[in-house]
Amino acid sequence: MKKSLKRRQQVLNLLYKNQEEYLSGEDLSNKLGVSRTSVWKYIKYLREVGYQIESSPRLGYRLVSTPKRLLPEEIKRNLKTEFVGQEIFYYEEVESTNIIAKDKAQRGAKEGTVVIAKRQAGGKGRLGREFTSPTGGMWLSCILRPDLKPILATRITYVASLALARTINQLTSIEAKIKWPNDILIEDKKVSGILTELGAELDQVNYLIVGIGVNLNFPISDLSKDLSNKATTIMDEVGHKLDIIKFIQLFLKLLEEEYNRIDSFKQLLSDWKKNSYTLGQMVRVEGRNREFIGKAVDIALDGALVVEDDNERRKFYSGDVSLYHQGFNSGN
Ligand code: BT5
Repeated sequence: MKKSLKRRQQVLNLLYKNQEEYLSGEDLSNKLGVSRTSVWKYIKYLREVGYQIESSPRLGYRLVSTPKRLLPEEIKRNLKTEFVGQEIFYYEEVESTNIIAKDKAQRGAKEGTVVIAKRQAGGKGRLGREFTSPTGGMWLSCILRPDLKPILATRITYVASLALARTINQLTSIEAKIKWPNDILIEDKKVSGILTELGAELDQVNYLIVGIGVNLNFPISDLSKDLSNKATTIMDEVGHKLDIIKFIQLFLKLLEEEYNRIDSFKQLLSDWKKNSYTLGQMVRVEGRNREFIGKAVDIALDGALVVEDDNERRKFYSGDVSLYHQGFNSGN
């Protein structure tokens, strides 16, 4: 982290800790080992980005209120990770956080770097599909650089989906389930999608961009009519808004936790299976140029979904899955 960024964070942390009283410029400068002019510059910056800080010539500074925006400073305060989210880029509006993250990854951004936007004008789903991303959602991409063969890169989708299901399950009383390969559902409705993009040499992953979109703090009516039948939002399900900063902080922590055990994939998978929506169900899988109906029986160690009918077992590495009931094909 750049020194000035770190200092800004330290000033903010001290102001938070002493919210009941004033902190003198001298105290701040002594505690941080910087001049009073620098302290004043950090305060000025914090005010510019929306922190309301009272100042009194005799008493010093006091934090009165914090901005409502998703500032990196707010997320990093109390973020309990080693590297995921230690560098955060925040934008009011972008086309797609995955595009920005990819550009940063190609320019050598560190592992764990996170890109967040308040809204996306052209959020991306798989296969060129669109992902609607209005204000109130969590639209986030993380750069990872695992020591993996490209063929094993799909493991990241398991890492991210498990981290996200755990986040929702810890912070709310609703039950989030993972629909293979990349959706999170509440009941039968999609509340989140994950898009993993790969930058690789033939035999080594160079970077992975894992992009996660969560319908968090907005009503389903903010999405198109077409989507409102098969999607939902966490706000609608729990009946109120969640603290998005806490949501992101917990998600980044769990993402790092799951990522750290990517080499013990068997164990990770066993936890993933406990949260699975797909396993044990009759499904229709639409893969590249083929369709198959059968029972989803397992996830293989190579990350494939295993589906079986009366005649055979087939493995799928990508595709769209929907529940299949004779004569009826559900939207999800
Ligand atoms: C996905 O694709 O679900 C992956 C979505 C990844 C979005 C994140 S947001 C941060 C990062 N930056 C990006 O640009 N993307 C990532 P897929 O499985 O192909 O599903 C796409 C389909 O989901 C669409 O065709 C719609 O049917 C549906 N959909 C679109 N927007 C939705 C929403 N907000 N909630 C639920 N479903 C949605």
